[in-house]
Amino acid sequence: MWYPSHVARAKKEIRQNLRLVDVVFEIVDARIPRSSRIAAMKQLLGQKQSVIALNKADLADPAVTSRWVQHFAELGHEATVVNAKTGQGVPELIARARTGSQRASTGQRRLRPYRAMAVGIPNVGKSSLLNRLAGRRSARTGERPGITRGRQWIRVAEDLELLDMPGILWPEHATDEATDLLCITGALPDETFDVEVVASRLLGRLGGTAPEALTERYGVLPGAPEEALTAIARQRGLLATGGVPDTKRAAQALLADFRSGRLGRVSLEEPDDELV
Ligand SMILES: Nc1nc2c(ncn2[C@@H]2O[C@H](COP(=O)(O)OP(=O)(O)O)[C@@H](O)[C@H]2O)c(=O)[nH]1
Ligand SMILES: [Mg+2]
Repeated sequence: MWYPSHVARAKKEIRQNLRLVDVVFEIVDARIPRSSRIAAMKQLLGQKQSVIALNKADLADPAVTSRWVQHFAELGHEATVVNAKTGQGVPELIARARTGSQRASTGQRRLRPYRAMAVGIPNVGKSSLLNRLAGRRSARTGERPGITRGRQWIRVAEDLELLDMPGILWPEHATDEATDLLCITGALPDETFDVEVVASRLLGRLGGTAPEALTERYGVLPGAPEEALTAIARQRGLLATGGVPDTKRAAQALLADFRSGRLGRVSLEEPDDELV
């Protein structure tokens, strides 16, 4: 878990770093773009130009992800689809960062490359994306006069540098619904919640929207989540002493299956008229 002092320090650091950059990569989870693009992020960013990277797109329903891109565009945000694991979408992300940076510095003559930083909640793929953006150009550009000691810039294109440390945004003040989704997708550590409760909620959601995701992997499951976990435990051979189905391990297995894409490409949030 995290501590208030920790969160405050992370925010302060992001605020300081924001002053040095022209554009921000807002990394969100394509399966939960609303819940992973938390309020703190919007507040911190203020008027700063940003490009929303819908990461882990390989795990999300592509049709829903396209609607999210459209939705963000309608709200005036640059948004693009990324798979930080394979690097898919990274050239597009760099191109969008350039557009955003140019918009931020209209009329000014460029004396240095544009600068960007990445921000996002834990486990959303910040480090993976940084590695992908850096690619073979991971040579750091080192210290420059006027830049606080310790910051390193990675040249990701001729005209674009990226801060080597992403900003970590902690999902404070999340709604109950968002908290569920953050638990399901792995943004919050499993030790901090009841995995059986969260797995049951995932079962409820999938049962309603993507029942085939469950039946293909586990066969037809009982409707009641607790019984469904028992059935999964039996089917996977997850038994406690005495041959009793181990519903906790079944819950962990279900979450692991979902997070790794073994239940298929599933989006847990759809865009609607509500502003995000
Ligand atoms: N399937 C998939 N997994 C990803 C993607 N990006 C990151 N991951 C995985 O998500 C986990 C967290 O990634 P990491 O870069 O450490 O996240 P960070 O905490 O934001 O720095 C790792 O297991 C990554 O391999 C992606 O686009 N698709
Ligand atoms: Mg990381």
